[in-house]
Amino acid sequence: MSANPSLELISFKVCPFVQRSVIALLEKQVDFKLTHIDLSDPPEWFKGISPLGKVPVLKVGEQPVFESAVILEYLDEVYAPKLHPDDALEKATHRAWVEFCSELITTQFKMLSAKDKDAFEENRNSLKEGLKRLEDVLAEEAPFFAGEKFSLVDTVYAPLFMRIKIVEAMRPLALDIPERIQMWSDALLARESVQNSVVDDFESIFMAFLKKLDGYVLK
Ligand SMILES: N[C@@H](CCC(=O)N[C@@H](CS)C(=O)NCC(=O)O)C(=O)O
Repeated sequence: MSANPSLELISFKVCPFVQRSVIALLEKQVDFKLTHIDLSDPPEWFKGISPLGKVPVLKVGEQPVFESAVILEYLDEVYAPKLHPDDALEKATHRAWVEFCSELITTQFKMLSAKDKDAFEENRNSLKEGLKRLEDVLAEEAPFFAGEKFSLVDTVYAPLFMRIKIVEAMRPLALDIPERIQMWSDALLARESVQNSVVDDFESIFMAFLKKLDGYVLK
């Protein structure tokens, strides 16, 4: 049997969509190379492999795979342990909640980059509503989305929760996070793959990124 091709993940250090891919790779204990780029001044070669101009891109050998949800699916098909459920309907449900998370991440970014109080509050409220909605679909038995077993859905919510925690340490966001969501967040942020999914100085890099955004959140 031929060996799997080498993997290189093209990254931007504060990107939550990159981070979900890193968590999946670490959970699967797959060797990969991480290449950080500066999105404000992307290298010429990046334009050639990223049709949407976005990270992450996973280079599988010479073949670039873009879009984080697609990258997760690819990794899950090729590398054990399986992080998606086997059952088709359960899997579809998990995929749907991955999409939901991508919306929440966009809302979180809009909240953090909002220039005035109204825009900040509008996005804060929509993030708050989203987290409340999420509580209804969480497994009764914690710690993870589907219960005892860590799944692909968990890889996508961890970056969202990590950013909430960092910002809340500096400024309360009044998100009224439901208790079960908070327990899920705590379990995810304590997990080794999640802790190792960002660079060592992530918090200060993320704060510097926020300062550059110059949003209402820091006022
Ligand atoms: N749908 C994409 C979203 C990725 C994304 O928005 N990446 C951001 C960084 S976090 C990016 O590359 N932005 C560059 C740009 O939009 O020009 C995915 O899931 O991979």
